[in-house]
Amino acid sequence: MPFTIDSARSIFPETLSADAVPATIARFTQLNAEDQLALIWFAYLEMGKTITVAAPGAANMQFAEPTMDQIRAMSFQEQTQVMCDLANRVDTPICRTYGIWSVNIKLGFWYRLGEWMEQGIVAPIPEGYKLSANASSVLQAIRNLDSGQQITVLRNAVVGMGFDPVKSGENKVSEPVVPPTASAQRTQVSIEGVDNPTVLNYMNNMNANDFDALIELFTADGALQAPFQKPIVGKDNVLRFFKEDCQNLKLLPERGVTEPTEDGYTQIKVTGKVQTPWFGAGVGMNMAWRFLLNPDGKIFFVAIDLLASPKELLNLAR
Ligand code: 45D
Repeated sequence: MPFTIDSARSIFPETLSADAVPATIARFTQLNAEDQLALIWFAYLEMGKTITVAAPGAANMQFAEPTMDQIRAMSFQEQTQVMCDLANRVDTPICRTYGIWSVNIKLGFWYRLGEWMEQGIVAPIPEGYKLSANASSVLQAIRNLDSGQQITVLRNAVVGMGFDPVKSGENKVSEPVVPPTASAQRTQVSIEGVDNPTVLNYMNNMNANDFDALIELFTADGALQAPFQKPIVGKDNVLRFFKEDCQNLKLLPERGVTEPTEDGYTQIKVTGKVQTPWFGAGVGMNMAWRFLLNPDGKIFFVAIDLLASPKELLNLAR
């Protein structure tokens, strides 16, 4: 076999991803818990002026409900402690519960807490709270990002909180899987410069939440690399990831390039936008997909990158 997962990761090496995102997250996690909470609060308020976040559905929140009720019943001081524990990743029962939730449940949890903070049900950020100099500079760094990068920073900040589920050894909890879109309602993408059926089916199946069909496009040992993550390897793991984290995404590929490579493999780079159900058409993230297909046209590897700038949408160099 000419490729390993590791060597596949560097196809289309010219692709510039948004390194400002992990850099900002790294600075954010160095801040103390109070600063982290206040900073996200300010960032979230500012973003809310230009883009709207969709409320999470009740079905998606059912697993968070008992914890939310528990927090609602606490004193302000206890609530503040819970939020600081989450930011500090302390080993507490609530931090363990939070740790096993899927990304969308974690986001929904904070969405509700944010609402409750506004309504005075949960302890607010103290009036006149002054960010440390470091925190102010991280907030400024967030302001300088494009909106797709900003929401990724917020998402990654939220995902990193709580107690590591690997350390607690418990199983993950996800929102229910929605049924795939009926065939008559499905949309078909078209991509300038790419007519490869595997790539088109990848986009169309993802847009239809048809993860069982989607996973059949992969080789048994195939891998998917999400933005700023290590590759997820093997069909079972990739399928689990699709069901946990990829529902109701909207992939809007625009253009791409196809090129034969070693031993009958094909490399294809596609660029375009991705919308998340949280922000809908309000935020189009500039993305690239870098596919490596085996001689049977199955996906051996695909990397999804958040791009450094809109200019990168036109960069199809190998
Ligand atoms: O701490 O092809 C308060 C893959 C203050 C799959 C707060 C993909 C205190 C394959 C405000 C209350 C998935 C890789 C906090 C494609 C406090 C594939 C609350 C890509 C935390 C294309 C904060 C998909 C809140 C992508 C409520 C790139 C923050 C998906 C809420 C990207 C933030 C999705 C939200 C993103 C962020 C979603 C809702 C970036 C959502 C971000």
